[in-house]
Amino acid sequence: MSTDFHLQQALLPDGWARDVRLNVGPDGTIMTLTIGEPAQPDDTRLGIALPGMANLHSHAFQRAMAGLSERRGPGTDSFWSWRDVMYRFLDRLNPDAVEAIAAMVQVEMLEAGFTAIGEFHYLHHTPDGTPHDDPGEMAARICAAAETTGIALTLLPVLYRWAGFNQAAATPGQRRFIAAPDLYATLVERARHHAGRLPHAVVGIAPHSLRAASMDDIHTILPLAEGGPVHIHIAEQTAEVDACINTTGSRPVRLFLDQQPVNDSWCLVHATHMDAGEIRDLAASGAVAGLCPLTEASLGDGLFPAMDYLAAGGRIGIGSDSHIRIDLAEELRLLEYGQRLTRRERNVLSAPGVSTGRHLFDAACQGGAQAIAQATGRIAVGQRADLVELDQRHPVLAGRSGDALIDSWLFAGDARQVRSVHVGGIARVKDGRSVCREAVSRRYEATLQTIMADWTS
Ligand code: NGQ
Ligand code: ZN
Repeated sequence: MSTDFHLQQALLPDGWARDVRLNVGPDGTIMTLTIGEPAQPDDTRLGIALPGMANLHSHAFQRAMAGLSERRGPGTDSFWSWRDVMYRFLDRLNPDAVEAIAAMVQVEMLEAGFTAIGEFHYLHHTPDGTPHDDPGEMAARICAAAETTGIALTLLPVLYRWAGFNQAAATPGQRRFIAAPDLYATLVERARHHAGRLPHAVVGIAPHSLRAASMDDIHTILPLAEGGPVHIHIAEQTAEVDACINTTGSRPVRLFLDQQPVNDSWCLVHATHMDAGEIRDLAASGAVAGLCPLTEASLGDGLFPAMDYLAAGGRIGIGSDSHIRIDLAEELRLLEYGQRLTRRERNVLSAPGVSTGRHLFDAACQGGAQAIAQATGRIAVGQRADLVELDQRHPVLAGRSGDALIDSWLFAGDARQVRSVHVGGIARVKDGRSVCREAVSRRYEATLQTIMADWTS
């Protein structure tokens, strides 16, 4: 069965249009798009319609520990002390918990205006580090969550092998992640099997970082991508930049670009610390820089050189990574505010002819879709009907039209202006709430009661 939509105002690839009608085919693809047409009686009517955005970087389980590491320890707190808390927390998670948390995360993402998720999935094994009977059990649970919530999933099973650049043995806290390339191939095969039952799933691969996977490991596993997306964490913390220079003589992004041809299949997550040459060459590669501004702030990573990178034509997308907050508007706002605070200017990440919010929104829609190989981020024929409707009656948007709608949403609003969300033409958020929020949040709460029972921060 096909469905017709009528969009009163819509952001199309060429700009804003009024009275847009879409015919959406049974697989959720936009078959026809006409501009300047009145609504027909059976049309699904949307007021202000934006394309859905991909959230390109998620470790879903970390949502459940948001707020549990905000207490200073005996020394200086850092990313690394946060990571110890994170390892202690994930020790408590079984497959049921992983599914419950992932579903909650996806519900919150949909309600914020994200229509697709890139799940960078490394919590593979049982607590003692033995693979599950089905080594892809945890991947199956991520897929089950996506089946419940309806978000489009790009599953990125992770290769995690070492504890540092010199290939130090993994630590006990890392035992649930560890795989050598043989087991990794099985994990990817099982991920493909489980994702196969979802309508909009993509599987890619992800060497965790230059710390956790060697260049040789990366070259060994690359064929498993089968042309799909490849993601890696890189240059997030200055300590890892220093360790990389000490062991290899190169900065991480430089080392990587020199040793591994990077193209538009790649997403380099964070890439926070780059010199001018790295910025120029990453921008020229066609890869996406996967930015996670709220997590990067929360973890004390540093500030991505957004102005120079965008000026060089670099591609970006947004992820919510540790999920300290899940809010599309807030991520883009912080990306711009980081620049304003350090440069003492306004409207830094902007471009001629469009507003700052519009410029950032467009860039993150395009880069996000590219990075996780999902047909989202554009309202156009041949794309999936992933539609985010803003609430015309919300005070934050009062009297606005065109780019001012996006600016007001991103700079003055949050998820509360998102009224409805369709993924592949199916309504997943109505009146601001995921249609499965109640069941998902009930299960989440019960799960957290158990996990938190004897937790001490
Ligand atoms: C992760 N998160 O894989 O969850 C990492 C922490 C690590 C971020 N890098 C673990 N933000 O990098 O070793
Ligand atoms: Zn990450």
